[in-house]
Amino acid sequence: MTIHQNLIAGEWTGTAGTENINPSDTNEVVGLYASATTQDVADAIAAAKAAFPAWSRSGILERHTILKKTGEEILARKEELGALLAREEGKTLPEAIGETIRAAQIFEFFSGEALRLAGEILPSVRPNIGVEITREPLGVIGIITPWNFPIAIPAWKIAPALCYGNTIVFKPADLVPGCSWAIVDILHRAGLPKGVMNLVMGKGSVVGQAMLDSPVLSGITFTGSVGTGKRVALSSVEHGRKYQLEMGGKNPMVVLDDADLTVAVEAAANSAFFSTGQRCTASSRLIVTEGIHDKFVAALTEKLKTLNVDNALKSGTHIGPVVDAKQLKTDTDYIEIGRQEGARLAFGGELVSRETPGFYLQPTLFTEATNQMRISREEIFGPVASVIRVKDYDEALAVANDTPFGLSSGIATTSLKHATHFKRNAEAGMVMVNLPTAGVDFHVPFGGRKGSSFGPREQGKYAAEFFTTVKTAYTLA
Ligand code: UN1
Repeated sequence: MTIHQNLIAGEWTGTAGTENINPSDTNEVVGLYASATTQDVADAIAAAKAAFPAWSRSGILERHTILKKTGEEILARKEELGALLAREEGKTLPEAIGETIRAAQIFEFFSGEALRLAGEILPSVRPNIGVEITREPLGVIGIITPWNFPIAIPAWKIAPALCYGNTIVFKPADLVPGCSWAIVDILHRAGLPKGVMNLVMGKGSVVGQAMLDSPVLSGITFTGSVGTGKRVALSSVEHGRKYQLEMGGKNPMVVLDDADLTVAVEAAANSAFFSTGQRCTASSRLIVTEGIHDKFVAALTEKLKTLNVDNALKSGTHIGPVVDAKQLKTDTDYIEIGRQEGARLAFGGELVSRETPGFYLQPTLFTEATNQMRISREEIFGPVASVIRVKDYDEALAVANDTPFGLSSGIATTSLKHATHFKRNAEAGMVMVNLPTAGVDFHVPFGGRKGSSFGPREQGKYAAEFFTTVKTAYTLA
């Protein structure tokens, strides 16, 4: 098998390999990928630093063209890259193709943004002086991405970083390097000058750590766990650099008595179980008012019976496998914790075997949970959700907000009054009315509050906030 190498200073390099295993069929090695050493990371950072002066002054047409070409190639190869994504991560093929299309759209969007780098001109408060406000690239950006969106999250960090004139050292999740390698290969062939984009695959403890320890990086954008996010923050304070964190969620989905039951069940099933519940935007707390509670639980349970857990590539699969053995153990440990805490296991909870050996877990629904239980407070990151019964809207809102996290928050209701109140009062970065908590657009800001996120928003024109630094220039006329 050929080894997919790291890209450092425009050269493919590296030998030692990580095996990328298919969670739907653990006998299948998806590919071999090089593991970077601490020295490789140092070389990558030096290359990105050397490439920065020229790239930061590159013409916007060059950036526009490279980003556009990249988006076009990703889109043209959506079936192939979608299949690679489904094989390495385990989300279903339609979900994986959808995510690949989203990555293409993100490159397309930022290819357009490169042509819209406007500033502001204001008069000074002093006569005969003009003030210009412009955005300049930040410098060398470290990008660290998680395993659950192997193509969309790299795209939504890489595309704006390049659009605004930064150079990059990129470390994808060790578990899913395939799509990241493909994006970097496409960008490289699309004509990025050497050193602008450097790929360093491998373990967080080696590659990630070497990035955190570098005084050269001007910014690190990170999506992943709360624990690693804190280490990114601490090291960034130490080195005086900008950082952007996207971490966990424990997203509530409120269902009120007046909800359209079909809408509520569809939104809850999607939020909690699609993509195997492995989304920081997934809803794992279904907060349901008394009047609809039993009907909702019955209808959701019926719905769960119709969902097939199977190989991600098989047509008719609704839920793919859990990503690996470690995550599966976390999920099953939490299922046990939920039982011991006294929640009622209303559906699922069991491992299942399929034709191909993989990490298959039934969608799992607890009822009679309280918001104080660990299963309601800690992020599980699997196909596990609990129903929390509440009296009325006011209690539902209080429970929804009673969490250390604040990424996404949903409500199912036909009441304009409650929907409006919820939009204003949900303590979350994103609010969804009669929609799943997960599954976001590519052209509008993404991010959360409290323990979920730190720093400026990602995506859309708001991405400029992190990837640029503002300059205010005064001129005597
Ligand atoms: C989505 O719900 O469409 O890691 C995107 C995550 C998020 C992305 C969610 N950063 O799950």
